Amino acid sequence: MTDTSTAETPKLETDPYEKRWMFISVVILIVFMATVTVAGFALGFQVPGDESRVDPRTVADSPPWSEPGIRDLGNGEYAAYVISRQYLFQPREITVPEGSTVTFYVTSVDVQHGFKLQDTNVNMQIVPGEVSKLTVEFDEPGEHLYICNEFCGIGHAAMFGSVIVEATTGGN
Ligand SMILES: [Cu+2]
Repeated sequence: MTDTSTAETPKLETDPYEKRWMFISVVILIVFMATVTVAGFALGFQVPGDESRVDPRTVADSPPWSEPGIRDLGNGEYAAYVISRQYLFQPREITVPEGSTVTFYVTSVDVQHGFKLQDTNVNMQIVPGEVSKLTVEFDEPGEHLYICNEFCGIGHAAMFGSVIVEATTGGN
């Protein structure tokens, strides 16, 4: 029989240097989790959702895409249906009053495009067959360009449009 009274239990030795790095790794994870939580809940960051599927061959002829543009949903809410194709956005211009909340539904009829709306957090990838959706509030009057930021061919640089936010007179 083994004499257990003198047998030494092996002790797990961790090098202090390694311990320090284990601690730092945990701190980094906590910082990342906090950043994502604050961005998502306090700063209103949204991930472009795969809203629905469409057939890129027929989407331009079927409602609501057959008439791309803005829809007034009442109470300052709007829906904007945008078609991306080589090399333009339809429509090229969208006008809303200040204080509007606009949900963009963007799809492509040919290749992959991008939809970046300046001075907002809207920046979506536009994939043929899918509808990308994001909502933005326009509190100040002004103009926001939307540009294709995904190289889509020779005319890529000409692919842009603008959202014009008009000042409201306040009923005077
Ligand atoms: Cu493009």
